[in-house]
Amino acid sequence: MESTRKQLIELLQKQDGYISGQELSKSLDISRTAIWKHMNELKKDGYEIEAVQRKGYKIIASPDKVSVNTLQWGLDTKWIGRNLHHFGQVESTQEIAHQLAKQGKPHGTVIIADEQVKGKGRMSREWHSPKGQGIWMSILLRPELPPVQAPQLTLLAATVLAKVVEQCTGLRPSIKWPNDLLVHHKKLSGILTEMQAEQDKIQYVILGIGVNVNQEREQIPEHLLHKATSLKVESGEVQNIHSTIQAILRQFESSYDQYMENGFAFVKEVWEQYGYRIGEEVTISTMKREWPATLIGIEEDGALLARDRSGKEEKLYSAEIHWGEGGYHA
Ligand code: BTX
Repeated sequence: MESTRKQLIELLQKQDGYISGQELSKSLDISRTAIWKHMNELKKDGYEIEAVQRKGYKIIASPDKVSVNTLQWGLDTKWIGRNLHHFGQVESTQEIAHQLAKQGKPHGTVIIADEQVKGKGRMSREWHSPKGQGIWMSILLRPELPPVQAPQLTLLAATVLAKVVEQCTGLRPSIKWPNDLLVHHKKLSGILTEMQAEQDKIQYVILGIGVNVNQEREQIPEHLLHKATSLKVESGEVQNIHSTIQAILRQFESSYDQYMENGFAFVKEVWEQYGYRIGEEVTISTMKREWPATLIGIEEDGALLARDRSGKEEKLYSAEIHWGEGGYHA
Protein backbone atom coordinates (compact mmCIF):
# COMPACT_ATOMS: atom_id res chain seq x y z
CA MET A 1 0.00 0.00 0.00
CA GLU A 2 2.64 2.42 1.18
CA SER A 3 4.92 1.54 -1.72
CA THR A 4 2.12 1.85 -4.31
CA ARG A 5 1.46 5.33 -3.02
CA LYS A 6 5.14 6.14 -3.28
CA GLN A 7 5.22 4.92 -6.88
CA LEU A 8 2.11 6.92 -7.61
CA ILE A 9 3.73 10.09 -6.30
CA GLU A 10 6.81 9.35 -8.36
CA LEU A 11 4.74 8.95 -11.51
CA LEU A 12 2.84 12.15 -10.88
CA GLN A 13 6.05 13.94 -10.13
CA LYS A 14 7.79 12.83 -13.32
CA GLN A 15 5.01 14.28 -15.39
CA ASP A 16 5.12 17.93 -16.46
CA GLY A 17 1.49 17.95 -17.47
CA TYR A 18 -1.36 15.61 -16.60
CA ILE A 19 -1.27 11.86 -16.43
CA SER A 20 -4.42 9.91 -17.12
CA GLY A 21 -6.03 7.50 -14.70
CA GLN A 22 -5.72 4.84 -17.37
CA GLU A 23 -1.96 5.31 -17.70
CA LEU A 24 -1.56 5.27 -13.95
CA SER A 25 -3.61 2.13 -13.55
CA LYS A 26 -1.58 0.44 -16.29
CA SER A 27 1.80 1.46 -14.86
CA LEU A 28 0.91 0.43 -11.32
CA ASP A 29 -1.16 -2.56 -12.34
CA ILE A 30 -4.11 -1.60 -10.15
CA SER A 31 -7.70 -0.65 -10.95
CA ARG A 32 -8.87 2.91 -11.63
CA THR A 33 -10.94 2.70 -8.46
CA ALA A 34 -7.78 1.84 -6.51
CA ILE A 35 -6.03 4.84 -8.09
CA TRP A 36 -8.88 7.05 -7.02
CA LYS A 37 -8.66 5.73 -3.45
CA HIS A 38 -4.93 6.40 -3.35
CA MET A 39 -5.53 9.93 -4.65
CA ASN A 40 -7.90 10.53 -1.76
CA GLU A 41 -5.27 9.32 0.69
CA LEU A 42 -2.74 11.68 -0.85
CA LYS A 43 -5.19 14.54 -0.44
CA LYS A 44 -5.55 13.62 3.22
CA ASP A 45 -1.76 13.85 3.40
CA GLY A 46 -2.17 17.43 2.23
CA TYR A 47 -1.31 17.10 -1.46
CA GLU A 48 -3.27 19.33 -3.78
CA ILE A 49 -4.18 17.26 -6.79
CA GLU A 50 -5.94 18.63 -9.79
CA ALA A 51 -8.16 16.23 -11.70
CA VAL A 52 -9.26 17.35 -15.14
CA GLN A 53 -11.67 15.31 -17.25
CA ARG A 54 -10.09 13.58 -20.23
CA LYS A 55 -6.65 14.86 -19.20
CA GLY A 56 -6.02 13.19 -15.89
CA TYR A 57 -4.24 14.11 -12.70
CA LYS A 58 -1.54 16.56 -11.69
CA ILE A 59 0.03 17.45 -8.34
CA ILE A 60 -0.12 21.21 -7.97
CA ALA A 61 1.21 21.56 -4.43
CA SER A 62 2.94 19.33 -1.98
CA PRO A 63 1.77 19.75 1.58
CA ASP A 64 3.46 21.46 4.47
CA LYS A 65 3.10 18.25 6.35
CA VAL A 66 5.95 16.05 7.41
CA SER A 67 5.55 12.45 6.29
CA VAL A 68 7.73 9.96 4.43
CA ASN A 69 5.82 10.83 1.23
CA THR A 70 6.12 14.57 1.49
CA LEU A 71 9.76 14.40 2.51
CA GLN A 72 10.71 12.14 -0.34
CA TRP A 73 8.62 13.97 -2.90
CA GLY A 74 11.07 16.03 -4.92
CA LEU A 75 14.03 15.01 -2.79
CA ASP A 76 16.56 14.56 -5.55
CA THR A 77 19.37 13.12 -3.41
CA LYS A 78 21.53 10.14 -4.27
CA TRP A 79 21.98 8.46 -0.91
CA ILE A 80 20.66 10.59 1.92
CA GLY A 81 17.04 10.06 2.93
CA ARG A 82 16.44 7.32 0.39
CA ASN A 83 15.76 5.27 3.50
CA LEU A 84 13.63 7.51 5.68
CA HIS A 85 11.65 6.88 8.85
CA HIS A 86 9.12 9.29 10.24
CA PHE A 87 7.47 9.07 13.66
CA GLY A 88 4.92 11.10 15.57
CA GLN A 89 6.22 10.96 19.11
CA VAL A 90 9.46 9.28 20.17
CA GLU A 91 11.74 9.44 23.17
CA SER A 92 14.73 10.38 21.02
CA THR A 93 15.49 9.91 17.33
CA GLN A 94 19.07 9.11 18.38
CA GLU A 95 17.94 5.94 20.14
CA ILE A 96 15.95 4.77 17.12
CA ALA A 97 18.89 5.55 14.85
CA HIS A 98 21.19 3.40 17.01
CA GLN A 99 18.73 0.50 16.79
CA LEU A 100 18.44 0.84 13.03
CA ALA A 101 22.21 1.10 12.67
CA LYS A 102 22.62 -2.15 14.59
CA GLN A 103 20.06 -3.77 12.28
CA GLY A 104 22.35 -2.86 9.39
CA LYS A 105 20.37 0.01 7.84
CA PRO A 106 22.38 1.83 5.16
CA HIS A 107 24.47 4.95 5.12
CA GLY A 108 22.21 7.96 4.73
CA THR A 109 19.23 6.55 6.64
CA VAL A 110 17.24 9.42 8.16
CA ILE A 111 15.00 9.32 11.24
CA ILE A 112 12.62 12.21 11.85
CA ALA A 113 10.08 12.79 14.60
CA ASP A 114 7.39 15.41 15.14
CA GLU A 115 8.08 15.36 18.85
CA GLN A 116 10.69 14.00 21.26
CA VAL A 117 9.88 13.48 24.90
CA LYS A 118 13.46 12.66 25.88
CA GLY A 119 15.43 14.68 23.36
CA LYS A 120 19.13 14.50 24.15
CA GLY A 121 21.76 17.20 24.15
CA ARG A 122 25.44 16.65 24.76
CA MET A 123 26.63 15.26 28.09
CA SER A 124 23.15 13.99 29.03
CA ARG A 125 21.63 17.43 28.79
CA GLU A 126 18.01 17.74 27.67
CA TRP A 127 16.91 18.98 24.27
CA HIS A 128 13.46 20.51 24.25
CA SER A 129 11.67 19.15 21.16
CA PRO A 130 8.01 20.23 21.11
CA LYS A 131 5.49 18.75 18.69
CA GLY A 132 5.48 20.02 15.12
CA GLN A 133 7.58 23.08 15.85
CA GLY A 134 11.04 22.03 14.89
CA ILE A 135 13.30 19.62 13.10
CA TRP A 136 14.25 16.67 15.26
CA MET A 137 16.28 14.41 13.07
CA SER A 138 19.07 11.84 13.16
CA ILE A 139 21.21 10.84 10.19
CA LEU A 140 22.97 7.48 10.11
CA LEU A 141 26.39 7.66 8.46
CA ARG A 142 28.90 4.95 7.75
CA PRO A 143 31.96 6.99 6.81
CA GLU A 144 35.24 5.39 5.87
CA LEU A 145 37.23 7.54 8.24
CA PRO A 146 39.43 6.96 11.27
CA PRO A 147 37.50 7.65 14.51
CA VAL A 148 39.63 10.72 15.31
CA GLN A 149 38.11 12.46 12.32
CA ALA A 150 34.50 11.99 13.45
CA PRO A 151 34.32 15.44 15.13
CA GLN A 152 34.88 16.98 11.70
CA LEU A 153 31.44 15.69 10.73
CA THR A 154 29.92 17.82 13.49
CA LEU A 155 31.64 20.90 12.13
CA LEU A 156 30.53 19.98 8.64
CA ALA A 157 26.92 19.62 9.83
CA ALA A 158 27.12 23.03 11.49
CA THR A 159 28.21 24.66 8.22
CA VAL A 160 25.38 22.90 6.39
CA LEU A 161 22.80 24.21 8.85
CA ALA A 162 24.25 27.72 8.73
CA LYS A 163 24.05 27.80 4.94
CA VAL A 164 20.50 26.45 4.85
CA VAL A 165 19.26 28.88 7.50
CA GLU A 166 20.79 31.75 5.57
CA GLN A 167 19.36 30.57 2.24
CA CYS A 168 15.87 29.86 3.59
CA THR A 169 15.41 32.90 5.83
CA GLY A 170 18.06 35.47 5.00
CA LEU A 171 19.15 35.40 8.65
CA ARG A 172 22.90 35.25 9.16
CA PRO A 173 23.61 32.67 11.86
CA SER A 174 26.93 32.12 13.58
CA ILE A 175 28.48 28.88 14.74
CA LYS A 176 29.73 28.69 18.31
CA TRP A 177 32.46 26.10 18.45
CA PRO A 178 31.99 23.30 18.02
CA ASN A 179 28.36 22.98 17.06
CA ASP A 180 25.83 25.52 18.25
CA LEU A 181 24.06 27.64 15.72
CA LEU A 182 23.23 31.05 17.11
CA VAL A 183 21.14 33.92 15.84
CA HIS A 184 21.40 37.18 17.74
CA HIS A 185 23.41 35.33 20.41
CA LYS A 186 20.68 32.79 21.07
CA LYS A 187 20.69 29.11 20.25
CA LEU A 188 18.67 28.14 17.21
CA SER A 189 20.05 24.70 16.69
CA GLY A 190 22.21 22.02 18.28
CA ILE A 191 24.08 19.01 16.97
CA LEU A 192 24.83 15.81 18.81
CA THR A 193 27.29 13.39 17.24
CA GLU A 194 27.44 9.85 18.59
CA MET A 195 29.76 7.18 17.28
CA GLN A 196 30.23 3.45 17.43
CA ALA A 197 33.82 2.57 16.56
CA GLU A 198 36.59 0.07 16.86
CA GLN A 199 40.22 1.06 17.42
CA ASP A 200 40.81 2.42 13.94
CA LYS A 201 37.50 2.10 12.17
CA ILE A 202 34.16 3.83 12.50
CA GLN A 203 31.23 1.42 12.46
CA TYR A 204 28.71 4.19 12.28
CA VAL A 205 28.01 7.76 13.29
CA ILE A 206 24.63 9.12 14.32
CA LEU A 207 24.38 12.79 13.65
CA GLY A 208 21.54 14.32 15.65
CA ILE A 209 20.24 17.67 14.46
CA GLY A 210 17.76 19.82 16.34
CA VAL A 211 16.48 23.08 14.83
CA ASN A 212 13.89 25.31 16.47
CA VAL A 213 11.65 26.35 13.60
CA ASN A 214 8.17 27.62 14.36
CA GLN A 215 8.06 28.19 18.11
CA GLU A 216 6.64 31.54 19.10
CA ARG A 217 8.52 33.39 21.81
CA GLU A 218 5.82 32.54 24.37
CA GLN A 219 6.16 28.86 23.53
CA ILE A 220 9.81 28.68 24.51
CA PRO A 221 10.03 27.36 28.07
CA GLU A 222 10.86 29.93 30.74
CA HIS A 223 14.21 28.36 31.64
CA LEU A 224 15.40 28.56 28.00
CA LEU A 225 14.02 31.98 27.08
CA HIS A 226 17.27 33.85 27.71
CA LYS A 227 19.28 31.49 25.51
CA ALA A 228 17.03 29.83 22.93
CA THR A 229 15.33 31.16 19.85
CA SER A 230 13.57 29.90 16.72
CA LEU A 231 13.49 30.76 13.03
CA LYS A 232 9.94 32.10 13.50
CA VAL A 233 11.01 34.39 16.35
CA GLU A 234 13.99 35.72 14.43
CA SER A 235 12.51 36.00 10.94
CA GLY A 236 8.93 36.83 11.91
CA GLU A 237 7.72 34.26 9.40
CA VAL A 238 6.36 30.74 9.74
CA GLN A 239 8.78 28.41 7.99
CA ASN A 240 7.89 25.33 6.02
CA ILE A 241 9.37 22.48 8.04
CA HIS A 242 9.39 19.80 5.39
CA SER A 243 11.07 21.93 2.74
CA THR A 244 13.66 23.06 5.30
CA ILE A 245 14.40 19.39 6.06
CA GLN A 246 14.79 18.72 2.34
CA ALA A 247 17.14 21.68 1.99
CA ILE A 248 19.26 20.37 4.87
CA LEU A 249 19.43 16.88 3.36
CA ARG A 250 20.41 18.18 -0.09
CA GLN A 251 23.06 20.50 1.28
CA PHE A 252 24.35 17.83 3.64
CA GLU A 253 24.76 15.29 0.86
CA SER A 254 26.62 17.70 -1.35
CA SER A 255 28.93 18.96 1.44
CA TYR A 256 29.59 15.44 2.71
CA ASP A 257 30.53 14.19 -0.75
CA GLN A 258 32.81 17.17 -1.23
CA TYR A 259 34.43 16.54 2.16
CA MET A 260 34.99 12.87 1.36
CA GLU A 261 36.54 13.77 -1.94
CA ASN A 262 38.63 16.81 -1.04
CA GLY A 263 39.11 16.72 2.73
CA PHE A 264 38.37 19.16 5.52
CA ALA A 265 39.89 22.37 4.09
CA PHE A 266 36.68 23.69 2.52
CA VAL A 267 34.67 22.92 5.68
CA LYS A 268 37.20 24.92 7.69
CA GLU A 269 36.86 27.82 5.30
CA VAL A 270 33.06 27.89 5.47
CA TRP A 271 33.08 27.32 9.21
CA GLU A 272 35.33 30.32 9.75
CA GLN A 273 33.00 32.52 7.70
CA TYR A 274 30.27 31.78 10.24
CA GLY A 275 32.55 31.36 13.29
CA TYR A 276 31.23 33.07 16.41
CA ARG A 277 33.41 35.57 18.28
CA ILE A 278 36.45 34.75 16.17
CA GLY A 279 39.02 37.43 16.99
CA GLU A 280 37.31 38.24 20.27
CA GLU A 281 38.18 37.43 23.85
CA VAL A 282 35.93 34.88 25.54
CA THR A 283 36.17 32.63 28.56
CA ILE A 284 37.12 29.05 27.82
CA SER A 285 36.47 26.25 30.25
CA THR A 286 37.46 22.61 30.25
CA MET A 287 36.97 19.97 32.92
CA LYS A 288 40.13 21.19 34.63
CA ARG A 289 40.29 24.97 34.27
CA GLU A 290 38.79 28.22 33.05
CA TRP A 291 40.70 31.10 31.42
CA PRO A 292 40.27 34.15 29.19
CA ALA A 293 41.46 33.69 25.61
CA THR A 294 41.02 35.11 22.13
CA LEU A 295 39.51 32.78 19.55
CA ILE A 296 41.67 32.53 16.46
CA GLY A 297 39.82 30.00 14.34
CA ILE A 298 39.89 26.28 13.76
CA GLU A 299 42.80 24.06 12.83
CA GLU A 300 43.14 21.83 9.79
CA ASP A 301 41.75 18.96 11.87
CA GLY A 302 38.82 20.92 13.33
CA ALA A 303 40.32 21.71 16.75
CA LEU A 304 39.64 25.15 18.19
CA LEU A 305 42.62 27.48 18.18
CA ALA A 306 42.80 30.07 20.97
CA ARG A 307 45.44 32.47 22.30
CA ASP A 308 45.73 33.20 26.01
CA ARG A 309 46.66 36.60 27.45
CA SER A 310 50.35 35.68 27.54
CA GLY A 311 50.24 35.11 23.78
CA LYS A 312 50.43 31.33 23.97
CA GLU A 313 48.36 29.50 21.35
CA GLU A 314 46.57 26.31 22.17
CA LYS A 315 44.59 23.68 20.26
CA LEU A 316 41.46 22.51 22.01
CA TYR A 317 39.46 19.41 21.23
CA SER A 318 36.92 19.64 24.00
CA ALA A 319 35.93 22.84 25.73
CA GLU A 320 33.04 25.20 26.38
CA ILE A 321 33.04 28.84 25.37
CA HIS A 322 31.47 31.49 27.57
CA TRP A 323 31.23 35.22 27.39
CA GLY A 324 29.60 38.16 29.04
CA GLU A 325 28.89 38.70 32.69
CA GLY A 326 28.61 35.63 34.83
CA GLY A 327 30.16 33.47 32.13
CA TYR A 328 26.84 33.11 30.34
CA HIS A 329 26.80 30.49 27.62
CA ALA A 330 24.12 29.25 25.25
P1 BTX B 1 23.88 20.86 23.94
O1 BTX B 1 24.33 20.02 25.08
O2 BTX B 1 24.85 21.73 23.24
O3 BTX B 1 22.67 21.78 24.36
C1 BTX B 1 21.75 21.41 25.35
C2 BTX B 1 21.41 22.63 26.14
O4 BTX B 1 20.75 23.59 25.31
C3 BTX B 1 20.43 22.34 27.27
O5 BTX B 1 21.10 22.08 28.46
C4 BTX B 1 19.60 23.60 27.34
O6 BTX B 1 20.24 24.58 28.15
C5 BTX B 1 19.60 24.14 25.95
N1 BTX B 1 18.42 23.70 25.18
C6 BTX B 1 17.61 22.62 25.37
N2 BTX B 1 16.68 22.55 24.43
C7 BTX B 1 16.88 23.60 23.59
C8 BTX B 1 16.26 24.06 22.42
N3 BTX B 1 15.22 23.42 21.85
N4 BTX B 1 16.76 25.18 21.85
C9 BTX B 1 17.81 25.84 22.35
N5 BTX B 1 18.46 25.45 23.46
C10 BTX B 1 18.00 24.33 24.08
C11 BTX B 1 22.89 20.23 21.65
O7 BTX B 1 23.25 19.84 22.91
C12 BTX B 1 22.55 19.00 20.83
C13 BTX B 1 21.08 18.88 20.56
C14 BTX B 1 20.77 17.77 19.60
C15 BTX B 1 19.29 17.55 19.48
C16 BTX B 1 18.96 16.55 18.42
S1 BTX B 1 17.27 16.55 18.04
C17 BTX B 1 17.42 15.10 17.14
C18 BTX B 1 18.39 14.23 17.89
N6 BTX B 1 17.71 13.42 18.87
C19 BTX B 1 18.06 13.73 20.11
O8 BTX B 1 17.61 13.19 21.13
N7 BTX B 1 18.98 14.72 20.08
C20 BTX B 1 19.30 15.10 18.74
